Amino acid sequence: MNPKDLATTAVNTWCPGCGNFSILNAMRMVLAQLDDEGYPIENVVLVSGIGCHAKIVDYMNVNSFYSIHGRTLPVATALKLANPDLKVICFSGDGDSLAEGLDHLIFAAKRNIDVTLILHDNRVYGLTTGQYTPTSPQGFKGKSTPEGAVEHPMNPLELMLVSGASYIARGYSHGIEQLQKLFKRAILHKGFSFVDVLQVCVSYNNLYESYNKWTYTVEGNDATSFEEAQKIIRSWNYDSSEAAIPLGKFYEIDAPRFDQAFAQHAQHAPNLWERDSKIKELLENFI
Ligand SMILES: Cc1ncc(C[n+]2csc(CCOP(=O)(O)OP(=O)(O)O)c2C)c(N)n1
Ligand code: SF4
Repeated sequence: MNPKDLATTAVNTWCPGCGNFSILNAMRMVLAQLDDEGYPIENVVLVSGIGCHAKIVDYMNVNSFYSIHGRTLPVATALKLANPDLKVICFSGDGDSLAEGLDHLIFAAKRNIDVTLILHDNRVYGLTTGQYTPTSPQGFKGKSTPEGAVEHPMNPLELMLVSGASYIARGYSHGIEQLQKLFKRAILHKGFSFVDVLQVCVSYNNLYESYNKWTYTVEGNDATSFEEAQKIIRSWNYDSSEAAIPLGKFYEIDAPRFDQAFAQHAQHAPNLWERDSKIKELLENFI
């Protein structure tokens, strides 16, 4: 399949230079490749949140579900449980998944459900024009914090590690080849896979210069080691200090999954007709 076959006729409204373009192009390439390798595109479903990132599903000719702010994961969970053959990929923003939808993110990791979440982490609310988010650095000046944000940023990768995610990686929108590798591995991984993409928002938080200077790719790390992953992840805490920012795959383990356990459980669940007639009987008695 040619990645161009996954384009749509929707007019792209992202700002010129936005890091979302790299995520879009990398994902189109990966999905086209996977289709050639036996993972048919009709078995892929994309789920988006709300924000600039969410428009990505308008620009990909793939089955998709435009959800609501912070709610990609409940939709993705339902899709995966209803049809375990699907590859379900969420596109979410840092505001979307780390603020409003944080509880869903933690539980998806805890359950280790076989779903992928790509975080367009521009460290700002882009669509609503520049408010601070949980990953904005302390001192960030935006529409809601003209004097600078008072809070310290959170490290979403550390949160994912302790919550139970079984694949954790970080990419940068300036490195499309690395994004392709990380996305492909995340989609093929069996379990909850989380890819944090340092996606530059040129309009409200342009960090290109800083990322170009400070990012590097980790090599030779043992991705099966919790302690090693934690050390790498903690080496940069999303603050504005001059510290090296690691990119790459930090963690990947094989762990029991919610979707597996659910399928086994569902086999023993009472027959749906039986359950419906019992509910009907109860309701009739009640009325
Ligand atoms: C329930 C709900 N709360 C708030 C909003 C307003 N809203 C729309 S987009 C957005 C910000 C999105 O920021 P982020 O998730 O970081 O994505 P980005 O636009 O940066 O890609 C907000 C707060 C909304 N649409 N729905
Ligand atoms: S506001 Fe920022 S995130 Fe949104 S399209 Fe423009 S550059 Fe991209």
